[in-house]
Amino acid sequence: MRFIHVADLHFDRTFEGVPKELPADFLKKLNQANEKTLKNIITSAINQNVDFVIFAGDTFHQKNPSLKNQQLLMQQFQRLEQVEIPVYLIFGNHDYYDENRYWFSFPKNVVLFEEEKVKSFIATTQAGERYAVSGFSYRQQYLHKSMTQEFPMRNSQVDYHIGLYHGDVQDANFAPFNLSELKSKNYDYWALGHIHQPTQLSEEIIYPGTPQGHTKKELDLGNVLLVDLSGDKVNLKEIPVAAVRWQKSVISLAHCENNATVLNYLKEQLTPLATAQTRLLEITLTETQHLVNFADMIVNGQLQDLLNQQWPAQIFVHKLAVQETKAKISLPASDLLKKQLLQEFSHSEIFKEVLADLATNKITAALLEDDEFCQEVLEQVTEELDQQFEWGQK
Ligand SMILES: [Mn+2]
Repeated sequence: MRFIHVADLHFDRTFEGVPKELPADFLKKLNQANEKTLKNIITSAINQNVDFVIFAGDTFHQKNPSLKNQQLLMQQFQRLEQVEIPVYLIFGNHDYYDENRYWFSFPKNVVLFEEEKVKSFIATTQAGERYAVSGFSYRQQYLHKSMTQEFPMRNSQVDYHIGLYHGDVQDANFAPFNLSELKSKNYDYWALGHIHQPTQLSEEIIYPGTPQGHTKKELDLGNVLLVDLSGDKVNLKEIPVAAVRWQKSVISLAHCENNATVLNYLKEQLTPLATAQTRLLEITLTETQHLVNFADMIVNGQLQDLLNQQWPAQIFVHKLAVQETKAKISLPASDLLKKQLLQEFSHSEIFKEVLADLATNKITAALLEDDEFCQEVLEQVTEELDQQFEWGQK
């Protein structure tokens, strides 16, 4: 039996952290990227002749997807309907389900899990294998309980039993679960969603990762999983589908004698990246100390602008930085202490207390309620702490 496991498509999410003003060619590519990624997924499913496709939650980024995006999704599901490939779809914490938000009917091949309780469907593949799919959806942004106990034990009447679960082992807000609880159900495969980094919790319990990265943190992501089940064997293959990839490149300028050689050298180094694949690139330049007034052209953005003007439309440099080779300050404090402190600030009460000044302004006050903002601040702090200080081992 063969299927494609998709999760966290965030189909209607815009690309974050790119400048407002982009070259027209690149902007066009970016605006079409989500649609192209979805089309790539559907085309892969058809080409691979899969028995069905799973969407394990957060297919949409917003709880109220625009009419245009709803229509685009339905059109792509219809392509699968034409070739009789079923879709099993659960809703996650971002696109938690409310039927009144949908202005289009899902095509008949799409099996929706509409309730915040576990339901099971049984079907047969073209080759005559019987399978069961069990899962649940979010009906609100948070789901504070584990859903594992609601899942039935593996159905003994079918050849394969698959669980769909959008949740997080560690986060009490998102249907927290224990790995051992999932394992105890004896399913052949658990199609997880929620974590955007591809993560394999065990041989058959897997987050495929987001098929399209939308922020610089979602570096080099962009695959779906092609899953083959045969007896008790699980065979996995990543299929690249992202229309745009975020990438990082570190380039040493040690071999550039002077500023006049820099541009050509950079182009040479970046040439291998000029393929058909569209990229959002962060470049860090190292060993630049011998180049006179070099950092100025980075700080004022002139070098970045020049690269983006001269570079083919499939690449956009969204960040260009020089890494200073300043020695880190050694701290007697342990790495564990740092982690504990950061852990403390990740509690929203403490976080809000520290940034209480923001609450006095209407616009900035909204930021304090935005989980993603809080998370981003903490991640930046972590990065700074690691870059500037050498933490003790104990
Ligand atoms: Mn999620």
